[in-house]
Amino acid sequence: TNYDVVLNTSMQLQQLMVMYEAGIDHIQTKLEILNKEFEVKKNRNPIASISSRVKEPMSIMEKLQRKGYPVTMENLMTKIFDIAGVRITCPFISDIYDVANILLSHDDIHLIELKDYIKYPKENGYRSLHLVVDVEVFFSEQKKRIPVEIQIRTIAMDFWAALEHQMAYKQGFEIPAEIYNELRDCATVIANTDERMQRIANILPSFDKDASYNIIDS
Ligand code: 0O2
Repeated sequence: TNYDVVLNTSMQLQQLMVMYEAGIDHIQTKLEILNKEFEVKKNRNPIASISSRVKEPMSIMEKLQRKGYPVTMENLMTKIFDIAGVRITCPFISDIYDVANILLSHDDIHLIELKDYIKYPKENGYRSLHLVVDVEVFFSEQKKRIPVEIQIRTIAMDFWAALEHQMAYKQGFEIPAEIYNELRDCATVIANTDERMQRIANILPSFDKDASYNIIDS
């Protein structure tokens, strides 16, 4: 009956959400350990903030439809990689690559996809490093690999993204060209400031200069 289908689907969805939450917890714990370790070992912390969310079912459906996929459990699991999302902000650009490389050096984390919107900013000025990884999580009956999208950006990039998200991104309508350009110009100013801050940091003797500005996937 229809009732059984609805019940079954909602149970499947609930189980999936538990899986994605476990994926997030896994990454979040790793980050909290790093955070604490940096607090005591180094004179400064490359992680400024960590936040996470599981994408709302409505938002998942919308994304599937936007990408032209039928809304099915199978597509949800295989076509959408940001159901579990973790966002990390860092003081400096070099910290972004440092944190990413540390995470990727863990052998229960596998890189699925990398989008470097810092080296290659989006047309609208959006900057961030996106990693889609899968993490191994043990459940009662099996071990599963859960995809998690990790966005790593500077505090300054996050400031722009948060405001632009409210004003323009996903507003559901074309924003006027002058606003689009104005926002892109703000992103350029912010990016220049990030680079200036990085240069200042690089001259300070206490600052670690080993950053690679690249992803080394082992
Ligand atoms: P929300 O509301 O933040 O969850 P793909 O087709 O998969 O390659 P996709 O999924 O758009 O493309 O991946 P991409 O480009 O890596 O972006 C995924 C997420 O990055 C978005 O999630 C946003 O969180 C963020 N993002 C990407 N572009 C922009 C942008 O121009 N402005 C802002 N503010 N954020 C951006 P969602 O699910 O689209 O949105």
